[in-house]
Amino acid sequence: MKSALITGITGQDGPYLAELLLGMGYNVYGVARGQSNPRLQTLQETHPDIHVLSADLIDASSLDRVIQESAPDEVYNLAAISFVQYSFAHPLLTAEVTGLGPLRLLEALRRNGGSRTRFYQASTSEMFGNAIETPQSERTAFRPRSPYGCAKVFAHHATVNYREAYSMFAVGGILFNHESPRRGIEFVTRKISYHAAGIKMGRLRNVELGNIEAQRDWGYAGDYVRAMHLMLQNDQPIDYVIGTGITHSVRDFVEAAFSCVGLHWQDHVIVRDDHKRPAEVNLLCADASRARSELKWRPTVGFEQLVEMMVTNDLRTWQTIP
Ligand code: G4F
Repeated sequence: MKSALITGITGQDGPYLAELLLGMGYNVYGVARGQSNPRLQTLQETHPDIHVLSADLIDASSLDRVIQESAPDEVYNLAAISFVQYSFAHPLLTAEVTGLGPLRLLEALRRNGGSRTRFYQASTSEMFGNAIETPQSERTAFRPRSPYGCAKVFAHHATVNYREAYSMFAVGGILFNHESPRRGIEFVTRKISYHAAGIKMGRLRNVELGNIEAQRDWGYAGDYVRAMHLMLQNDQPIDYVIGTGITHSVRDFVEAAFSCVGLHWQDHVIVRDDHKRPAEVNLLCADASRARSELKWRPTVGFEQLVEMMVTNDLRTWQTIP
């Protein structure tokens, strides 16, 4: 039986990936940080099959421990400070966790005889930043626009470097935005679906947003974890861009979400300049043709279906809130 170690198990992608791997017969270890994480308690109730281990990407000795304990065939590094806005307020912490953290994990693998372990780094379209071309592929230069993007570029290059220097099977999956009902409320898609549902149910009146002209290539997280797994089953360690190739603005998302609940978004959305970022990534759109042809990966959920899935879920969420 293969075993996999997933860091960031309490995030959006961790449980989707764990479910996929458990369904394939893997022994799954999930790494969580901290002592009283409410999402961890929920995870342990809903996914008792996941062996939860405690470690922190800023604590190298804790990484040694989890690698020794799990002896993984595959490591998926999904842990990070992943909220771009937060990274502007905490640039050094972001560099420590999101940038140096993956390097500590790669070193821990080397130190603990895990150089035959296959390693997946959650790289991101944020690395393209102020992109020099559209759509963006594996050949597009990185021009990050946030402390988060800068940290991810470092981690991506470290992953490539360990592959080249130590012949490790280490890959960076350059995933474009991927969403789901499990998305954190701080990210714009879930913020919109949660508020649209709350407004429909008479529980909220408005939603305050920042730059609604920003454009993103949004896909469904459940599709994207399949790509992570496929990358580690490949014959060679190769980095892939993963996205739908279709771009929408935040305004489009707002319009679709409010129309799902039969409301006019203009009556409820307040655009605030102080919600805008110091530097913005204006347009992301994936050219995932390499993944399509070599991994045979394809997204199964389109934009409208994704919006509807999230709004429908949040209508249920509000029913559980007293
Ligand atoms: O949902 P967001 O916060 O996601 P962002 O910044 O694109 O980053 C996400 O995707 C990346 C992949 O490219 C990941 F690496 C990263 O970890 C994260 O998952 O914001 C999307 C867009 C931005 O342009 C932002 O300025 O929405 C705009 N926006 C407008 N109003 C807002 C808001 N974003 C948030 N979070 N909240 C707002 O009120």
